[in-house]
Amino acid sequence: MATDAGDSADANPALAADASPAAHLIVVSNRLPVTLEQKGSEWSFKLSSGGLVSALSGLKREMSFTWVGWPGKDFGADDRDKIDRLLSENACSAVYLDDETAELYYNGFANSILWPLFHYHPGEMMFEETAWDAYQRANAAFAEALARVVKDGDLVWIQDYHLMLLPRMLRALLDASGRRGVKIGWFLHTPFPSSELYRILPVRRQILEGVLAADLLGFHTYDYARHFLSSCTRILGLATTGDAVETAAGGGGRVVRVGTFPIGIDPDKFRDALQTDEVRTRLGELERRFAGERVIVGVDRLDYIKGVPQKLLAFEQFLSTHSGGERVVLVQVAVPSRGDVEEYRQLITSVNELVGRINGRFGTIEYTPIHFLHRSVAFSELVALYAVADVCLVTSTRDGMNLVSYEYVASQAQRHGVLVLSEFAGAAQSLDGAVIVNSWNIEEVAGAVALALAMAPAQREASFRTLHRYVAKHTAAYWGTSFIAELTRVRHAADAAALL
Ligand code: ADQ
Repeated sequence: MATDAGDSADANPALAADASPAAHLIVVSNRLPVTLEQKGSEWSFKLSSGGLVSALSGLKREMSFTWVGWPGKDFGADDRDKIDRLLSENACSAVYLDDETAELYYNGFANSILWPLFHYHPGEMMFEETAWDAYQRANAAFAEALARVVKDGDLVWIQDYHLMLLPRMLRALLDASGRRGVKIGWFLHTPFPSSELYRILPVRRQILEGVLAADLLGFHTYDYARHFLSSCTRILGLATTGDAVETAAGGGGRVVRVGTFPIGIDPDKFRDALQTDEVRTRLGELERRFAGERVIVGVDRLDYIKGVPQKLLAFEQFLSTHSGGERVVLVQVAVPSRGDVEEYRQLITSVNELVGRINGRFGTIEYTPIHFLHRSVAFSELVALYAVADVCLVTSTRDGMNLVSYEYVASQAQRHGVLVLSEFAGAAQSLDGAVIVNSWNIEEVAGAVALALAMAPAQREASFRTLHRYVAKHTAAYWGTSFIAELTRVRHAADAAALL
């Protein structure tokens, strides 16, 4: 499925600028958005969940693209042909990695080094040379796979912290084979930390130099972009302006543009789901189940950055000092995540203990304060849960954006529930109308929950309207088309030397 970035120009003014009608878009992410399953000799796949998948699936409704990524495991040569055919029918293309490289690159480097560092958890960071070697090998495998399919004039949009060496490796292969006019974009879905923290990374130079071979670098918030720019200055000694880096110290280098592109969701998907019989029936059941109780909802991947223990402690504090005799329940959906990394296993244990302690302390035969679902739930169930809740509580200790907050707003047209949102989620910088909290301050969060539950209907409605206006406009498609329009617009880095 070839992509014509110009296709969506009518639908979204962000693209109306000067998108080249011939440009073919290739989106690259660590994982393809699918889980492949074998039944007999036949292969099928189902769509996986997660913030990046949700956002890019929203973008896919607006513009077509080829999606390149790792299919989740190494398949034998016999299966690869079938899988490749199945994927290509769905505009996807696989980069195969041997299982050992994949494990070390993904869990060993991306999730055990870059992820904790970028989320201000340097204590969890375990730097190992073997993992770094695997990260380089995996990025090189992506570069080789892409170099086989990228054509003159294509747009290549690389996603996230797994692929920070890829812009440089791909650029080298394209240059060596004489490919012209290929523009490379890179977007980071996590925070970029303060340079004071980033400089801890043993391979800090290589990682920065890796992404600086792109033409456009995107971040969710202005703060993350600013941290990136100051890391380029402090670590590489490069000149920067508010929105660009010159890649050679002392002038004469290429100019790489740096921009802020806050991601969003596909709100229509939630609005439409709320009209279906399935969701309405389920919503009715939940309303009856929770009659006489107020409902707080939490939906998180069970990751230490999501601040689930902080949320449970704040709820405990709320129950002991703020509930005012009202029956309040917390429905916490915690999607299992990265269970093969030690820190995540410890997190599950401590969350289970907290849930048990709080339910033991405040529960009665008739009342269970915390409903803890340690699993993924179907989309219809998720929407019904969002819709039934009086409050959504997001207590991330760091979070690139946090799409759950957007999804809650998109599901609240009837109830006008209140969003209590950590100031450490990127979303806090966009979502005016939320009650913003310091998620580390247990008493403050408990107080904010009480405030949210007691908020007068007129104030709830006014806050909801402000939130909803933003969520309805800044969609996933808007994010994607804005980035692609900008990538189309920036001068090719090689032609843009000495602009600073
Ligand atoms: P995530 O860390 O995955 O994303 P988030 O942005 O909240 O976090 O997105 C989670 C997504 O998973 C949501 O779309 C949610 O609906 C979905 N989801 C959660 N639980 C589910 C369940 N039980 N069943 C089905 N779907 C479920 C990363 C960054 C974020 C950033 C996004 C996008 O960590 O900060 O916002 O990428 O850039």
